[in-house]
Amino acid sequence: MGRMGRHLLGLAVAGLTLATGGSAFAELGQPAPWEWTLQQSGSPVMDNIVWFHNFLFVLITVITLFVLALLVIVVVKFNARANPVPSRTTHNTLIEVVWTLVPVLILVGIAVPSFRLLFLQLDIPKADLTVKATGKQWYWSYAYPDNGKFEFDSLMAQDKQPRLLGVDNEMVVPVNKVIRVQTTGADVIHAFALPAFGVKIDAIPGRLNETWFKATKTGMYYGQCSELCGKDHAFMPIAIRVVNDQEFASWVEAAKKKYASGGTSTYASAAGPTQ
Ligand SMILES: [Cu+2]
Repeated sequence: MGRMGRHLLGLAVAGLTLATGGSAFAELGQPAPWEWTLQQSGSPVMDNIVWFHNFLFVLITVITLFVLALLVIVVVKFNARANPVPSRTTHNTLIEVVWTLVPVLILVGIAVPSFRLLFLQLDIPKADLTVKATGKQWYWSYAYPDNGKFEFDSLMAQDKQPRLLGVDNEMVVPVNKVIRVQTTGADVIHAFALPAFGVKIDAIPGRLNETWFKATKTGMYYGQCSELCGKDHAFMPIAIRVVNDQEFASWVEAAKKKYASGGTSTYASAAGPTQ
């Protein structure tokens, strides 16, 4: 085998390793090496986002090819050599109506599913559970007001996989339940983003933002702070563990004890002097 052949074989092996390694990594709810598509969806909102993305992709591809075809026709058919005496046409009512109406119809066709998606994201359904996520420099705190009012910090863990996404204490939620997420910032603006659930919302000091998700499969899901918030912005991941109802109930019991003395900042002011 020549040098070239060895190189090609090496490349093929590397490609295969990447492909298989990539698929092994392509777990639900986290980025994969060499990823060029959206992350696998884990919620109804993300299903809708994926559909809308694919719909627009087909639409813009067709439009681009159509415009390219028109340009090629013009270049070939109407260049000075092929068409020495140009037409003096300035108006054509039919064509003008068509090129006004067709784009309008296309835009309406985009606007309808776009607004449907927007309302799906912003009309928060009746929540089964509320979790408050507070962005801090540079970690997240999660409070569970419905489950015994405990709160805990979630910091990136150096020794955990996936690298830069693993945390010490994950946010835990039950599967197939509507989770209302309230976000705020304790110091500067952060953003709570979880691609697999189609969630991205700012966490702003002095303000309470709301969003929701319903995880349809159990497992680990990862996201990151998505508003540049200081030097460790890249090191405050969001890790959500989706479990069944039983596991969630027992986690709540354990968490209540574990975080009993934890952060009181969220509840101190709400409870007031009666606490
Ligand atoms: Cu940040």
